[in-house]
Amino acid sequence: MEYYTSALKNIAEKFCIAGEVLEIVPYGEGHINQTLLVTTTEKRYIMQKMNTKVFSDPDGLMGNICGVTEHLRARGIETLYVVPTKDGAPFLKEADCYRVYDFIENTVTYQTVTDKEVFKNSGKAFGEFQNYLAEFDASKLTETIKRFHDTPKRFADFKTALEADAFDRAKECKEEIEFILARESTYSVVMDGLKDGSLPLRVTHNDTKLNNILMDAETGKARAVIDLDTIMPGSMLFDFGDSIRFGASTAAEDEKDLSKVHFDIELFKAYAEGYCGAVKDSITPREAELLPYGAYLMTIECGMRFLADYLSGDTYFATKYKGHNLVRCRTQIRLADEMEKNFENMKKIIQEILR
Ligand code: ADP
Ligand code: GN1
Ligand code: MG
Repeated sequence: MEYYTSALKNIAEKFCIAGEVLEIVPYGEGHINQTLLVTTTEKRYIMQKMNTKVFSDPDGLMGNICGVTEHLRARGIETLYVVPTKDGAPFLKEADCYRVYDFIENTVTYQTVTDKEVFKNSGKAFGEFQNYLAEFDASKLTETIKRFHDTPKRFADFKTALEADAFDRAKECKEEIEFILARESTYSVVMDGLKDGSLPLRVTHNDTKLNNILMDAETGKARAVIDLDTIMPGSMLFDFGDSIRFGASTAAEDEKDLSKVHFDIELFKAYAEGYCGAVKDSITPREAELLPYGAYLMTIECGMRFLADYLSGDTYFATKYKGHNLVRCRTQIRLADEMEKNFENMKKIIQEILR
């Protein structure tokens, strides 16, 4: 496939890339930025059109990424390498904003878990990433999206979208709406804990789904945590929870056939073993107690975000067809529902791992 416009080639050539551009094609399954694979006569790069509607402060955001990647590299950790523009800037700021990373070769990203060990390895890597961020000076970070995992705020946004029902779509998703409305009283636990100090505020990744980590194609071990756009102060429960929401499912996030979508307790256990093994020296008893709840909360929060976007005409997440966000919402609700039924098992697993 050759997807190549001279406009994109001109953009790529404004960066310090080696060789002549041969091909530029869309790449990956991210929902936010427009990701392109650039192949030159010398090597490969990832070029992204940054989503400045979602991230309104691209300077602050790239400052975070440069700071965090330098911090990691200084400790010998493999991480994204930001290719500067020929003017020496970390990104190109014109009508649109673009950035370029070295393509990290011999790695794969997964959209579903195909191997329990690989998922466990990703848990270990996200846990270790949490440890490296603990040494990073949080005052140097810009908050790239305010109140990103403030679930009560997400719920309020959902209700606003529902009341407006601007595309007359609420009638197609009555059950999903009911599910989300009925659980309002459960949404504030983590935010309350952060406010009253019973949960520590940490520097977190905040978007720890499995396709935001590059796994070694041969060994199945983690190579690099990527998608660093949302590194901000937050709770460890967000990072643990978001990985479980995406990875401890028997199907893809956008599986249409709900009979294939189940919360897999064995995958939960595998990830928890990897993650808890890495953070065992820093996790507090209250965080440990809330890990199952964190998984549940991130799942239902993501479900309400997908549904709010569907009701608002699909302006936030990239979609491939009408109803894509509704399909995604349905998988999240299925998972949250099954997690509710598995809560005691989840708690027991965490207690055993951290004993
Ligand atoms: P989004 O914010 O839209 O999710 P990501 O930064 O996560 O965008 O990138 C989308 C996908 O592109 C990733 O899931 C991964 O498959 C791939 N990718 C991104 N950066 C790199 C890189 N430096 N090397 C290899 N693959 C990458
Ligand atoms: C988005 O950027 P990406 O595709 O890795 C979103 C996450 C959601 C996720 C759902 C900045 O992640 O919060 O959990 O989609 N990122 C942003 O798949 O909103
Ligand atoms: Mg991503």
